[in-house]
Amino acid sequence: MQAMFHALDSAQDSASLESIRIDTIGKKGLLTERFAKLKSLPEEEKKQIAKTLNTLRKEFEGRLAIKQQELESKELESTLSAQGIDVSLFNLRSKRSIGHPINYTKDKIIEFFTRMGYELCEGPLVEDDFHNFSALNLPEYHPARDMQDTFYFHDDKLLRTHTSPVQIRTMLAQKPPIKMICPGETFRRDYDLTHSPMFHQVEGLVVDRAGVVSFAHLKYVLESFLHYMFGDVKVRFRSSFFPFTEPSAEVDISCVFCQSDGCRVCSHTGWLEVLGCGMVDDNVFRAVGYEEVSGYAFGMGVERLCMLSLGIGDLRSFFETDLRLLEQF
Ligand code: 2NL
Repeated sequence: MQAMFHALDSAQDSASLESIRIDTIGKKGLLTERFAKLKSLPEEEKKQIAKTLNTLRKEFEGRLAIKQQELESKELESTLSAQGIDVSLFNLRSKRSIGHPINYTKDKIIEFFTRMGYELCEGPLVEDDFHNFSALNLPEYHPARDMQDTFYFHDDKLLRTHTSPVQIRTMLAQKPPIKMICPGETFRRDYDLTHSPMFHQVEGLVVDRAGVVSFAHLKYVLESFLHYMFGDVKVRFRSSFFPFTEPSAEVDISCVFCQSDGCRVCSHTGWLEVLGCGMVDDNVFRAVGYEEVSGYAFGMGVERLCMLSLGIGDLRSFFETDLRLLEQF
């Protein structure tokens, strides 16, 4: 029996400890067999030897439990240190990216305006003539309504050609004041080097009691936005026309590629057009039943802002699902 205690003490792993357990107190173990032999002994001797055997078994079991725990924690320790991850190791195969540049740009635009207190609104992609055209002061024979430019379904349904119907829906559902942006997908029947049939817009709208918001506020907000988006650029407002705003302006920044020296991207003008905006036309307010209010609105194309801010030259790369595009950012 002394040999068993010695083996127990010097066991190196839980597998050999287990075989010592079996050899000692297993079904055919040394101690088990000694217990079995008790039967044939005379009563007096049996009692005495049984007492000794029980003491031995208790001691064996006690020391076995301690040894088991000791070996288990030693083994756990060594598996953990073998599997340990060295977070400081440089992994040449790891790929990190900002995600899709369109989503990155859209989220960056949203971040600016929501921090300025604009509410984020969304609406349906399938619209009707009223919300997409009529309410926005686009007369019945306006060229934008042409079958050539708009995806029509049967029964007066169409794919929205801008995000403005979301703003019409918001104005119909809520009273002023309104301060909102609506990012999302828009659709036009246009497909060439610089046009995709699906593209993204972010539009903004602020409406309050007549006289509360002015073109000066619009100018301040958009100038701040463009500095946030493009850094230290010059910003200029150029008089323009949209059916839904009066007066209207297009907004340019100094060319980020040539610092206004003149290059192919800015067509040697030194300026890049990035936004459209204006004071909301009274006809739009009439269409949604608003009276005695004034407001401004603006709209921008996410693809264009993305290409200009990240220096992406080809619109088609956005839709090619090529990982090499994402890996660059
Ligand atoms: C552009 C120009 C613009 C608007 C969008 C708007 C919406 C309502 C009323 C009045 Cl509900 N205006 N939106 C106004 C001016 C310009 O977008 O270049 N977009 C890519």
